[in-house]
Amino acid sequence: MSDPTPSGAGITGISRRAFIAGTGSLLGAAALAGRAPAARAAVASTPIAGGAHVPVLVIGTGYGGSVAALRLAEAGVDVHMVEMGMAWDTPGSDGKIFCNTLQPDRRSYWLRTRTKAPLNYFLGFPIDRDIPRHTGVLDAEEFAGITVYQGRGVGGGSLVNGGMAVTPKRENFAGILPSVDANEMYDVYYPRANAGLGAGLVDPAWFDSTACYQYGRVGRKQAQRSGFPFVFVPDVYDWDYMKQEAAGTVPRSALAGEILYGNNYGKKSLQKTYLARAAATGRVTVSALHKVTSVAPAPGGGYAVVIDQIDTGGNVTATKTVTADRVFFAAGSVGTSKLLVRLKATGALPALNDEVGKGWGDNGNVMCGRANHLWDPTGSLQSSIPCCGIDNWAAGGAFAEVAPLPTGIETFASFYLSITKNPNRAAFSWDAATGTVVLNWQTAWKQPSIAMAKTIFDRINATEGTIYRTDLFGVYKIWGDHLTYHPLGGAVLNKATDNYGRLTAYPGLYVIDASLIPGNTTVNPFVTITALAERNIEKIIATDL
Ligand code: FAE
Repeated sequence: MSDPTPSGAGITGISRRAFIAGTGSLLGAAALAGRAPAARAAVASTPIAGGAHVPVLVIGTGYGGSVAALRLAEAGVDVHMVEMGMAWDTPGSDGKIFCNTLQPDRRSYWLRTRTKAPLNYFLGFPIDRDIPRHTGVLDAEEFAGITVYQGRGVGGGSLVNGGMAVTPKRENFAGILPSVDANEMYDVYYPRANAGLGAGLVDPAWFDSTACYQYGRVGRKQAQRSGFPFVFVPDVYDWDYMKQEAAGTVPRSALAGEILYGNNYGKKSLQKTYLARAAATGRVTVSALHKVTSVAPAPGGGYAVVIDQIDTGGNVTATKTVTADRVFFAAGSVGTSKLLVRLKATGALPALNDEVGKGWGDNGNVMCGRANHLWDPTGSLQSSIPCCGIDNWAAGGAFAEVAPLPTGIETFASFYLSITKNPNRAAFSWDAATGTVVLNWQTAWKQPSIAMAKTIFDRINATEGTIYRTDLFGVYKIWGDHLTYHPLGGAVLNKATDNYGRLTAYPGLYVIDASLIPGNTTVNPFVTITALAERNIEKIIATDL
């Protein structure tokens, strides 16, 4: 059994803070491992100089930004990427780059003095703890009605996510991106994205036999007994590495509960895939701990980009202005939307159209746990990497990831992150009084998601004679309805931009991230974000450069 807490203390709500999430992990300290699961060449971290001029500046280093940087560099263009988070290339005093989910330290959260775990209670006790304020890897960004979790650092969300690499069913695509040719996506760009990301399925025979997926087998058995389609789901984790973890021949990562605050070994984050290939071109550099605050037309042509350099306490240590011929907004759904809304409202980019900030959704995320009978244990050793789900989208509007709960002890709990067809959409707007961008999502807007998730779990509970867990999100609270891992929209394709992400009022400005997608992808989103970025950058390179 994996016991990632050195103390081996029991789960009291204090010493074993868990958890998890359904999706999460990240980047690799492959060099630290006995065996590196995937070679990685780091993008040269070269802080940009004030006054510099670059042909292309990419804001953000997540999926959209990494695809843009690689393809532009391959086309012979020099690219500079600006990332507000850290480079995550240096081990801490424990020899690891990332801290464990069960032992959050300053590396865990973005500029917080207390953790904000998505699953914030256990056995009815709150599990959050104080931490030093630091530019940690996971941001729990709070808006009035929702907390939006995002990755911070070179690699963006790939640093903290679960790596579930899911291509939506083709019959659902027209509802996801109606202005995009599905044939092109399924023939060319989804395959290209999946290959670039290194997505692969768990070996079904190993799944059937390994202790670390007992929770998945319980999830399968119960789904099938209630008549729901059970599906294996690809992930970007190195499955061979995970087998070696189970065999005890390499350092543990998925099997040590690493997930939300980074993954030290087996996960193929962007640093090991797109960004490694971008680095190999020799044309891509990155400024970590640099945050873009403004983009405006430059007097001599191109764009003036204002950037704050910050230290690991979040303090601004320098403000730089650089110019770029072209700028790609790849700061994620929230980051890009906030920037564009503010730049339009404050006069830096006043001609952005009125669709900017609109069409934002939470991908219908809602979480819940079920309490199993004593004869259905889910295992004390759980791989933190999810590999399967329950597909009730067509009948009930919900796709549920069978998620891990890697606490290190037997909990008899089944845990799920559901993606639902929630129709609600929110908008970002500028609040002049506070000088901030606000989001008008309301917690009550999760009710359709709960109803859709219940189409699965009420039936499973009825079949199994079981009940919901009420101790994971508060006291007697069943639903994790306060958060999303999957922010989407805010600069929707073919509305805020043209059909390829161009901000047409400003030639040379592009959006290339999750903000292009109007609120829902029916499954986990990063394969679609990557595939859309592949499609758009191909067109932009062919026609604009
Ligand atoms: P993203 O990856 O968020 O990258 C944006 C980058 O821009 C970040 O690194 C920011 O720090 C940076 N940035 C923001 N503002 C600025 C600024 N002003 N200046 C400079 N830099 C800036 O964007 N999706 C899946 O498909 N499967 C999963 O298993 C999964 N699990 C998840 C688990 C967790 C805990 C979380 C938080 C997310 C998960 N996701 C998952 C969602 C996925 O990671 C997310 O959709 C993508 O990362 C979004 O990609 P983007 O390129 O849009």
